[in-house]
This record gives sequence, C-alpha cells and structure tokens, in this order.
Amino acid sequence: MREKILNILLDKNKEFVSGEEISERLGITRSAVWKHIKNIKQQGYEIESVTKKGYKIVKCPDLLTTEIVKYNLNTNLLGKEVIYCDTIGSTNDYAKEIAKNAKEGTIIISEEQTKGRGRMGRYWHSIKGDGIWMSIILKPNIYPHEAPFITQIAGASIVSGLKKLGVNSLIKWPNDIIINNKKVSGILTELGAEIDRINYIVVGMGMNVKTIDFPENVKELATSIKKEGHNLKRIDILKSIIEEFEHLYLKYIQDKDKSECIKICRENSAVIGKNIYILKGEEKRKAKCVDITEEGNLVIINNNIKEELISGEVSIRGDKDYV
Ligand code: BT5
Repeated sequence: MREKILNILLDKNKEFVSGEEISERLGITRSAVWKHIKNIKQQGYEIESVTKKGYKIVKCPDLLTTEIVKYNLNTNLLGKEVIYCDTIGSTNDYAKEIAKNAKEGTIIISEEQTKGRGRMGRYWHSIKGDGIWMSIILKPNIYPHEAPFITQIAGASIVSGLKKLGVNSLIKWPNDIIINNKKVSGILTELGAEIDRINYIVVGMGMNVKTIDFPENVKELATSIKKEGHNLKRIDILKSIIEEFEHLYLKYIQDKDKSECIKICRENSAVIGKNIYILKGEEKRKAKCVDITEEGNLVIINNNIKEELISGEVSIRGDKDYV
C-alpha cells in the first residue's frame, strides 16, 4: 500500500494530491493514508502537507529503495522483485543464498557492502551511498560453459546504459568498465550449476558514482562518474543499465542473438589493438589483442600464434599502465 501511495505522489510530479483522492483510489480511509504518508516520510522523503490541498513530494531521498527502483522501470523480467538493504556483506553472497527460491530477474541492492567481492577473492570497496552495488539473479536455460557470456552482456549494458546518459566508457575485457583509463565499474558473475545445467547465475555489478576520495590501495586505478565530471543520479544510471541488460539478455536467451552485445563490446573495447599482459595465477605473458569472437572470447596473438581466451580466471593489464 505504501508503494502505491508513493507511486501516486510520484506520478503527480511535485503537485498536490488530496488525501481524499488517494483514499478513494486505493479504497482506504484518510487516516490510513496519513499513517502511510508518515511512514514514507520516515524513509527520508520530504512531503509537504497543506490543508485542503493534500500532499506533495518536495524531495526524494537519494536512496535506491525498492519503490524508487521499481517506479517506471521499463522492464518485463528484471526488477519485478527488488530487495533493498541499507548494509550487507555482499549482494552476490545474499543473491546466492536466496537464488534457489527466487524469481528470475530478482535484484538485490545495498547502499553499502562490508564484504564486497571482486574476482578470485579480491576485495571490492563499496562505500555507503556512493555507488551502485547490486546483483541480479538469472536462470537462463544455457550450458554452464556459456555462462561467461553473461559477463559480456553486463559489460555491454553498462557501457550502453551510461552512453544513453551522455557518459562514454570502455570495456576492459572481460569485466572492467573504464573511463579515462581508470576503473569505474566491475562485474562479478557467479554460477550455481551441475555438470550440464545451470541452476542460477548471479551477476554482480559495482559502480562508483559519487566517490571523490578513494581508499589508498585503489586510488591510482579507480574513478567515479562524478570524478569524471558527470553529475548523474544513481537511480537514473541504475535504471538505464537494467533496461539495457534486459534488452540484451532477452535477445540472447529468446532469440539466441549475441550480435548486438558483441558489437557493443567490440566497438567499445579498451583492449582491441593493444599490447597487453595476460595474468593467470602466477603466470604473466605478453600478447596483442586483435578481436572479440561472436562467443565473447578474446582473440590474442602471441609469437604469430592466434589464441582465444575465455574470461574465467584471466586478468589483463596494459603493457605500460592499468589498461
Ligand atoms: C571486479 O573484480 O571488478 C568485480 C567487482 C564486482 C563488485 C560487485 S558490487 C555488487 C556485487 N557484490 C559483490 O560482492 N561484488 C559485486 P576484479 O576484476 O577482481 O577487481 C577487483 C579489483 O578492483 C581489486 O583488487 C581492486 O584493485 C580494484 N577495486 C576494488 N574496489 C574498487 C572500486 N570501488 N573501484 C575501482 N576499483 C576497485
């Protein structure tokens, strides 16, 4: 009910709506309306109430709450369920805990993560209120070996979601999004599977939006949307990415069409045409990146020999810099 009232107020777009209208539309008493409004205010919304005029939203809190994320979200699958947390260990861990019984498309968002994770046990800084820390639960009918493609979909949807808002970024294959050679976003795709079938995939995406001062150990390599000169709201970025994700994901799952995703990955690649180092465990070797295949694998040339890399355990560094 609270969500319905909030939606009515948001629909009015900062104009008054009377308590009577709300109570009639929702079939509840005016005092029930008032109680819900009080509750909505406690969530951080500034609501003006004037006798005979009713209520209007003056200011929404800068939070990624369930109601705000779902409001006018243009999707059919993603974000029908949104779980919002103020703080959590890791949204990916929580998503994996609930994945079995969760609906496909469920999104978990937290204002802060205390144990945010990167790949291979690395740490992911997730400062409270500064970024987007979210995980999406998917249940695609694909083979486990096809799962790395979901990381490509996530990368492509971040790049094109940002582009729609006027921000240019590049994908450092397989899972980093960079602006001006610095990392603004990272993707962590995890799998719950049996030998030949996937039970679920959790796609975690972290994006620095408002951070200006980064922790010492990532200061040199990290950036944020704000630091790059863009004053965007987290909620607008989040929705743009989710809508792009759904579009590319459904093309892949329903039409078996990877082409649009791969086109975005190729056209916005930070590594194609570059000399790089490939890191795998202790191993480090030099190669030149030449392409990304239709499957989302990276094509490299080393000593005149062409090779395809699958994302899994591989990291890439530029031959001079991070990229
Ligand atoms: C990643 O791993 O880039 C995947 C990051 C995924 C984070 C999301 S947030 C929501 C969901 N829940 C989670 O627990 N995780 C996901 P990797 O390629 O391994 O990069 C990790 C490295 O990035 C670290 O070793 C640092 O060097 C650097 N790093 C850590 N925090 C960063 C930040 N906030 N911004 C930029 N770089 C960071």
